[in-house]
Amino acid sequence: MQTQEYLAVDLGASSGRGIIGKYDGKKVVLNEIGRFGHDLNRVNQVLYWDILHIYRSCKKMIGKFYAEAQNCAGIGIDSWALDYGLIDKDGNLLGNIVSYRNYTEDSIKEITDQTDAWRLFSITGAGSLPFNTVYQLYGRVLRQDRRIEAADRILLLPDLLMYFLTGVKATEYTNAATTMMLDCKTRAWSKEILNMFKIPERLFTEIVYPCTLRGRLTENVRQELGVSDIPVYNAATHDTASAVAAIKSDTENEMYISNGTWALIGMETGEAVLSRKAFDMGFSNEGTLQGTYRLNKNVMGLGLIEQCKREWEKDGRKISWDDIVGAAKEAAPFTAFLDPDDLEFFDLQDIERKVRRKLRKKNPQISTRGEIARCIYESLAMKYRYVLEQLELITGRKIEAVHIVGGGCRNALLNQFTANAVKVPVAAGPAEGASMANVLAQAMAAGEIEGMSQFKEVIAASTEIQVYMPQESESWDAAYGEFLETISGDTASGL
Ligand code: LFR
Repeated sequence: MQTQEYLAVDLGASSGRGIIGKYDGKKVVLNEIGRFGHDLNRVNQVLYWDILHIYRSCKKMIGKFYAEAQNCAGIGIDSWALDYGLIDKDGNLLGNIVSYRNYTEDSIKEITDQTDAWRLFSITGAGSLPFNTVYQLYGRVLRQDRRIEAADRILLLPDLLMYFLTGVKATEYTNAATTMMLDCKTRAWSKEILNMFKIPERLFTEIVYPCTLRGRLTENVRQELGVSDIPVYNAATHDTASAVAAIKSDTENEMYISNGTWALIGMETGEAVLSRKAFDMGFSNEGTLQGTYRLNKNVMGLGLIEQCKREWEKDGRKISWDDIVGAAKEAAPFTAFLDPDDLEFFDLQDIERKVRRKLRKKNPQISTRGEIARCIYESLAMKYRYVLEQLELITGRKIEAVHIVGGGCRNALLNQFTANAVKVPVAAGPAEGASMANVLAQAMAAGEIEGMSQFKEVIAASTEIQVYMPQESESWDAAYGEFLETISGDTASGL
């Protein structure tokens, strides 16, 4: 077949990337054509995403794609979940997009005190993350926010961007499943939940699935960018769903970790797991690219060290990841642990001070950046073990392997720590999992990939995997007890 080129736009919490995937029928080769930064903007205590800047940057990527590719076969977008824009009757955006990071303990308590989280879980399979879309919306209903009255439609972030590009209003399934408003049995918006929270039903659009056509660039967009009639496809628009789809799984007894600002940890289960155990342990059932479910837990991941790095660079001196990881390697092991999901860390502002304070409580000697980095990496690896044990309890399966995808899988030290902590082999790669699956979902929609087994064959042919075997199991086992003592019930991964 002729090589097809697809543009994956992958949006992360602090930057977005445009990646061209060249697919020749057997393999996909990724090439980053552009990257742009974006940042939260706090206005009167409300945190907003800069959606117009994000949209403009997406358009630039499309222009570049058109200029560089021989054969522009499609465009797909994936991003973080939960956040949304409201559209009025004339199709215009109503205000800026508020970030899920806006949540404060007080504001959410007011809402969750009034809700039956177990009932919500039983309907949607979604765990009660304090910043779920449903809680964000209910907060607005309670405040009698006029924008809810004025709104005609709600669109999740990638859906909103695709609407700007194509004029089509729809909601892609994997992101819809994170909102805590989608019935996990019928895959339709839950009327019971919308009534419960007085959220108007008219806001919700049709659910569409990954690997299908969304629409084509509008005449206006084409003219503005000087590009041709390129199709826009539905990738798994939730970045985590895309990242997990990029794992070539050999066994059903494998746990995944999508390692980035968050660590998203779980297993493919097919159907939603609606047990009391899964609920009590703070798990969520999230959507997969195939239209099924995976059992997932949010752990506050590398965001902690990423934010420390940002703060360390405030004086204008750049520090490389190699320096940070190198210093962590030199530091002594197991000097102190923290719970990565400590609620205090959810607002990433001033993180170094918060982390130091927690660590000093356990070990007043801690002083260097290398020690801090080591404590964070070791605590993350221990938390992964903790989640693994929870997954085994919930599913009754024995986990035989762990697979790490996402940018964080480039960190060999953390991969090794993870293998040591979980005591099973850890496979790492691809780092660009979300973009790879985004591209292949487009190829599938275009009829160039016939089904999931071919999809996984292409992933396998296109990915280099590094395997880490457990080491020093005894000392990690001994330290795990100490880590368990550090963990409190008060975590951000569940109320
Ligand atoms: C990761 C992610 C997580 C989601 C969090 C907030 O980028 O999409 O899966 O829980 O961001 O949307």
